[in-house]
Amino acid sequence: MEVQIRIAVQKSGRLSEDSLKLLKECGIKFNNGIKKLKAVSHNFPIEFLFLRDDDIPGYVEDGIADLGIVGENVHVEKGKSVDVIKKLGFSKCRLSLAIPKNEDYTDVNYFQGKNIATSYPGILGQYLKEKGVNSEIHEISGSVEIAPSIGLAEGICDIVSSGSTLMSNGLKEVETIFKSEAVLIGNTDLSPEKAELLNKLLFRINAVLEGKSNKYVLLNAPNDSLERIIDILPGMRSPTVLPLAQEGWSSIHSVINEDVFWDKIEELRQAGAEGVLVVPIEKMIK
Ligand code: PRT
Ligand code: ZN
Repeated sequence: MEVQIRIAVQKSGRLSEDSLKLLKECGIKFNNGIKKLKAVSHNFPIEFLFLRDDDIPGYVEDGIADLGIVGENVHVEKGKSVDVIKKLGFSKCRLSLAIPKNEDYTDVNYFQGKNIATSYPGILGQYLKEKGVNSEIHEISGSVEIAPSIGLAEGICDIVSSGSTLMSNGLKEVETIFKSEAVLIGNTDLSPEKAELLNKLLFRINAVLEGKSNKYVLLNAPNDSLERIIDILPGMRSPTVLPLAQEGWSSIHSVINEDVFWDKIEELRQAGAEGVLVVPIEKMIK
């Protein structure tokens, strides 16, 4: 039988949609009913297991799944021995300490001798140890944000994204202890055949992620400002320059990374660029 690689993704939750979307953008086709535990692709030798995110690192460590997509927070908390293959850029969040909003806070020593409720005793324990703070960690599995108001703990350590859950529970964020995003993890002992499939998959994931973090830019400029504009624009190798029908003008095409996008646009306009078009890139292969 043809070798297949097996990937575990979250069955239903904050990671599910973006995990499946990424794999679809890699050209992998499959049908996933939400009640199903498994699915197989019909155009790539890959099988999907739909699981609770907490179970994914263990399944990957044991080799029941070859690969998995989880939040770094879950990966680090579980402490399983797996490879982190690639950061995937979605489900970004942070693990933070929070206290009732009317409390005065100076620094992390605030937590000395206090009770902290969390679902992340491992990451929190390590953090407090590094800071030399002795606290009582109270592990609970959900609704951590209500712990202070019911008198279960004086502070909490929980996942924050917009901060609105903390705010609506009368809490304020005082320390960020860990930053997280979705990661692709893998079994540390893949067969050569599976490693080859992983490489194939990774090539596609890289092309999709590179595409997302870059924009294709087209702009017009008078020929006498071409040199300055080309200096600003790196492009994949170097920018494309095409003459416009109007004499003395050119159209310049290039690729700009999202991180520097607005600064570059500003510089380009100052250098005489006009009629700037920005187009998303579906895939980018360097
Ligand atoms: O059922 P299963 O066990 O699979 O799912 P789960 O309930 O354990 O996890 P899920 O789906 O809630 O989250 C999966 C992963 O998404 C987490 O492990 C994080 O890596 C990531 N993620 C990103 C988040 C959030 N953003 C997030 N906002 N996980 C949880 N939250 C929760 C947080 O716990 C808090 O209750 O959202 C609330 C805070 O959100 P804000 O926007 O109000 O700050
Ligand atoms: Zn979970």
